[in-house]
This record gives sequence, structure tokens and C-alpha cells, in this order.
Amino acid sequence: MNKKALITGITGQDGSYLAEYLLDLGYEVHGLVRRVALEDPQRRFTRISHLLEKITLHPASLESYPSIFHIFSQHNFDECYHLAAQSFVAESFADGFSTMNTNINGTHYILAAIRELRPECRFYFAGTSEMFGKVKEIPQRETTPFHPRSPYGISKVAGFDLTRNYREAYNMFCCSGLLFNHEGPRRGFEFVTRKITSTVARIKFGLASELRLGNLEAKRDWGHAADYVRAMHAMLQQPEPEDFVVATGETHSVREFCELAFAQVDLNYRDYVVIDGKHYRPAEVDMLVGDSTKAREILNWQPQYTFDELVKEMVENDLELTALQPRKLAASEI
Ligand code: F7E
Repeated sequence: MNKKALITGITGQDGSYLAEYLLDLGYEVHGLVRRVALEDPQRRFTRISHLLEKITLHPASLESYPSIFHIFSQHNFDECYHLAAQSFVAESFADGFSTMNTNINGTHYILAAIRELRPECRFYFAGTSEMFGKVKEIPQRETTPFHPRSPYGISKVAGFDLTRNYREAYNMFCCSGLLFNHEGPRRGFEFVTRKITSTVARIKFGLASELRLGNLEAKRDWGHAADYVRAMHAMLQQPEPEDFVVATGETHSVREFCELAFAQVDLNYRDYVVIDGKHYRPAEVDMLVGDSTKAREILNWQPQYTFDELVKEMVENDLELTALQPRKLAASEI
């Protein structure tokens, strides 16, 4: 019998890569989506349009326990990957309340529904390097204490604690991946990597003349999302539920990302990047770099993409998209 998996956040970058990966492994893949998304498939399902014939989508809201309960009452899922969240850190400063509601209560509702209806369903929680925030050690590993620096980071620490508590209190198979930044051509335009690569493409085509950014000195451990979804799946195949750091072990500044992305089209970032105070955050996470030794040893996981390959793929993809639909990419306005 094929395994049955539910992915929340299936329309997002990670959800779409994970759905492809699980389908390739022979899974029956289900996705939880907002009702409004079902009403506007052309705009909302761009990342999964090629999968729509092969997956089953269920309308539900992370803010409504009954809607989540209903889905779990209808299907016997073997695995649940909880990826849905308000995941843009800057937005969590603008509206911390809705970020907390969605990210904390949404996680709690899913865990509670699983416990009530299908306690043997294995649960993956999308934890994040933002939980380390003002880092207590370099590199960060599973044992590094948390010090989140945004409502988003705080909401993820709460989700992590909920996940661990369900594991310890009810003996459920619940684990968290502590994933460092992971990017790729399907990344949302509001995140800095895609904002840079899409604007590089627009500048190259003469559709933009500058790129307005905030803090260029922030350092991140950037991997490729397609690599990271393999680790999510591997975590749920272990004999015991455990938490894992997933990272490349390399760190680069936003400035370095710019330098490489502009160089890809033979331009110098210094001629185009403009520092704009509005893109600075009230509290910044200055530097992240992960130690994923545990994932490499126990999950036998390692990233395939290098940093250079990641930047190259993103720039090339945005050059292609801009050539096809020059009006669509306007991330420079974000
Ligand atoms: O910012 C700096 C910004 O928004 C990266 C999410 O997936 O990864 C992501 O969170 C850095 C920050 O991602 C701009 O201040 C400068 O230092 O691309 P980002 P993030 O905040 O690291 C973690 C692992 C998650 O879990 C999150 O969900 O870039 N930066 N200038 C800028 N960032 C943005 N977005 N826009 C700028 O103009």
C-alpha cells in the first residue's frame, strides 16, 4: 500500500518540492490549501500547476480547528508535513499578532487533531534557524540555545516546543527540522535572494535601474530547497523521532549574494544597489551558520547544490521568466 502524506503549505516553495519528491517515491500526496486559493488556481497554484492531476487538495484554514479536524477525520494519513506558516520575518514585525495566531495555533490545531484522530501519523514541524536568532554559539547545532529576534522566530520556538511536548506527553512521532535558509527559483519575491535575482534580470532587460535593499552585512547559510525537502522526509523514516539541523555549513553575506548575482550578467552590484532604511528590521539576526553533522550522520543527508550553483540557477531562471513575461517580475517594488 502506498503511504499517504498530508502537506500543509503545499503551494509554497518547500511544499511544491516536497510534493514532487514524495510523488516520485510513490506516495499518495494530499495538500491543505486555503479556500481562496482553490477559487484562484491560476495565481495561487503556480508552483504546483504541473502536479494538480496527481495530488488531492483539501480546503482548510490554519485558524480553524474544525476545518483541520474534518480533514483528519476523512483520511488516514501516515505522515503530515506541517510547512504552512506566515514565514516572512519582516511581515512578522508589521503584524506580530497574526503571525503568532497562524504559526502557533495552526501548529497546535494540527497536533491536537492528529492526537485525537490518528495518533500514529508521523508529524514534521518546519522549525528554522531564526529560532537561534542572536546566536549563542557558532556554528549552531541541535543543542544551541534559542534566542529568537522576531515575532516569527518566537512563534517557531513555540511551535518547536509544542511539537516536542506532543512527542513527550503522548508518545507521538513528532519531530522538527531546524532548517537554515533555503532558496531556489520558486522562492517568493519578498525574500532577499529572489528579490536580488529577479531585479538583476529586470535590470539586465532594461526594466529596472536600481535595487533597493536593507542590511547588506547580514550573513546567512543559504542552501537549495530541493535538497532540504529530502531531509524532511528522511526525518520521518527514522526509528525514533528526533530533531535535526539542516544546513550547508557555509555562510555568506547579502552583499556577497548581490556581488555574485550581478556578476552572473556581467554587472557590478555597486552600480545598482541602493541602501534603503525601510528594509532594515527592528532587530536583526546578524549571522547564521549551521552544523548539520547529525543529519549527515544519521539521515545520511548532504546538500547537492553549492552556493554558486544556487545563485546561478536563480539568476538564469529569472532571466528566462523576464524574457517571457517582462511585466510579471516586479520584486524591486517590494
Ligand atoms: O532575509 C536582509 C534581511 O527575508 C535575509 C525565511 O524563509 O529564512 C528566511 O528568513 C537577510 C536578512 O530571509 C533586504 O535583513 C537586506 O538579514 O530573505 P530574508 P530571513 O529573514 O533570513 C529563515 C530560515 C526562515 O525561516 C524564514 O521563514 O537579508 N535583507 N535587505 C533583506 N531582506 C529582505 N527580505 N528584503 C530586503 O530588501
